[in-house]
Amino acid sequence: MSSQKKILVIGSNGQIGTVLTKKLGQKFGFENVIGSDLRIPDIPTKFIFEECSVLNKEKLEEIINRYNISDVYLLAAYLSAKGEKNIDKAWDLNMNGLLHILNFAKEKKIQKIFWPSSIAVFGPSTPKNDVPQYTITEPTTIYGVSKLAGESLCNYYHNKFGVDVRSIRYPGIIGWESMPGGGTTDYAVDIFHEALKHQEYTCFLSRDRTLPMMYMDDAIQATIGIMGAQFDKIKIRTSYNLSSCHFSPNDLAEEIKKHIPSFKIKYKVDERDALAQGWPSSINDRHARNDWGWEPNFNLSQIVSDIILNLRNRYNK
Ligand code: AKB
Repeated sequence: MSSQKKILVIGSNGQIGTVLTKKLGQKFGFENVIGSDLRIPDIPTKFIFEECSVLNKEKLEEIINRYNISDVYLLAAYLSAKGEKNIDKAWDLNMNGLLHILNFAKEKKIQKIFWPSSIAVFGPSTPKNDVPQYTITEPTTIYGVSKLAGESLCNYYHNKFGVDVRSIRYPGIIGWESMPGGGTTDYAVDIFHEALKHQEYTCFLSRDRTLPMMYMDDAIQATIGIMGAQFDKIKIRTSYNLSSCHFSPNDLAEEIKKHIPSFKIKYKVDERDALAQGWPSSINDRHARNDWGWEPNFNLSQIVSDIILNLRNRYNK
């Protein structure tokens, strides 16, 4: 195998995949980044694109062999809200997709895997604030159940077969470059577009539903950071807690009003609020900080300023 990294991002059209492929291309060269997704991207990509489902093991193997893939970022997943409406499909995609990639690593077809877990592994019996790395995990969504099982599967493949799989528990991720789909924290992206277009947003979570959240730039920095860390620095092979800030819809709306004074938020709570109710408000991530040097850069006011600046530029074009 050549020493040049060849990277496959599975789910390259998704909320995180869209931004991650760009950053990986800038860092390692677009000719070394292959994106794959079920859908062909709407606009031509700088990276190489392959249409493929993570459930299509034969095609995946063919792509891995053809490009001599070393690192895989497996982002394809059914998120919390969509998963509740498609339990079998969510389990199938979230678990069998991971199993395929872990088996490729076990068979030495690839060297390193990034697979994200989520704060959805926690549930109502988990402490609400400053949740430690090792705590009660009794999830209440099929997404959370699959992420928790996936964490154990990663740990098992690492211990039994030496597979170099690395994972972080993403909080809600917000940014301006891409749209989320099927999550409970999606409101925190939608709100910016509605604030700029209509100065009004109707929120499906309740006013004070505080959740752990993170800016896309920090999430990407963590993702590339954990993959770049030395092998022996990664001491947790289930998944690392990761934190930057936490806020409620009301906190976010107040911050947006500093930039758009006429902005108004209304509440029409739906079933997604009950999913969020089971999740923690804040996370303790000292293991990620100590083991591989994680440190976030953006707080709530910096996130809001940056998103509004970038979206204003986009909408004014
Ligand atoms: C979701 O809302 O389902 C995701 C998550 C917290 O993992 N954003």
